[in-house]
Amino acid sequence: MAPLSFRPAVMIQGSENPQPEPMPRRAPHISYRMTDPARALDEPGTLAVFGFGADAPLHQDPRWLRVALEPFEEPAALEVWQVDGPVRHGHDGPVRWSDGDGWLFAALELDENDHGGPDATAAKAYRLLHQFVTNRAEHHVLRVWNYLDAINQGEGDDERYKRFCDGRVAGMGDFFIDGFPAATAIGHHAGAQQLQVYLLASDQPGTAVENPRQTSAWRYPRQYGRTPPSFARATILPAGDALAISGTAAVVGHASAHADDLQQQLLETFTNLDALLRNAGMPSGLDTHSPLKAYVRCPGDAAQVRRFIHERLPGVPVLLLHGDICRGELLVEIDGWRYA
Ligand code: 3EB
Repeated sequence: MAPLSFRPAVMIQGSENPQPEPMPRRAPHISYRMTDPARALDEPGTLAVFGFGADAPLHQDPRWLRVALEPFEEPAALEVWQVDGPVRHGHDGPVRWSDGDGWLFAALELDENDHGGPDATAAKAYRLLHQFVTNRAEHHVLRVWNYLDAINQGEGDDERYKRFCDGRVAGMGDFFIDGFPAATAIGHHAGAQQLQVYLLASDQPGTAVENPRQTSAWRYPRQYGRTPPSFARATILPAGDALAISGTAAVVGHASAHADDLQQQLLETFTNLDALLRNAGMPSGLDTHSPLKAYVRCPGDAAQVRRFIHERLPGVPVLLLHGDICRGELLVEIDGWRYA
């Protein structure tokens, strides 16, 4: 079930009713900012705003999402997504959405207690998102984030992350017929069995990118669970002006490297990121417009992760969050954006 990547049909010369290829959409601008939700939501072109942790404010606007991961910085920045042009927003059942300039944000939060476990809840979430996205012009899902409770709890195939992977595939149907999106799946500690899923989609397709150092996740062998994880290592956005980078950790081939060694895992993770950028045709390294997130399993490791990233990538915006990586031996995972 390797996903295929389809390009849009090109204009046929001389045809009576030529369909010009649509103008590629400029990538959303994504930044971390010290502001408050109301102010960020009031700015023109704001597609979504994220706060992090239990101290982040609540807000009724469907473009606001309080992510259930605690930041290591206080006060924590907000993450702001902005597009060119006017933005509309609304609710569709449990799905909160916004759109503008050919981009779509959609988010939902489901309580596992209403659906029966991480597998049934993931299936429900992906069915709902599929139903919502499928009838829209912006039906090319480029990037998905998943945050669930107690991700490493349970043994063997019953580990909650593996059950989440089972449910994600059961719910997605033909959602990603033109290729898996880039993704992140991280465990939270919010103390409630909430599954949060949010996505970025577009009215034009992106291009999935794999990492030559890593087995594609959907080809992971059976030892990692009944259902291999369904995500691409990265997605090039339609205009080729940004790369959405999936959660990247010290996985080489399909194996975890340097179990329980933070420094070596950080080095391996950055080697993976370099290889991914190269394979995407992006200039190597990250720059001060390319925001990253580092998910850190042990709060006592946060200072070392911060130091490592600041030394290696001076000036690159990084948000450090307390989150569990989907394999118990992995201590840190990094995702983010690279603008061309
Ligand atoms: C890995 O390389 C680490 O299940 O959506 C990274 C990114 C990981 C996304 C997902 C899992 C996911 O396998 C784990």
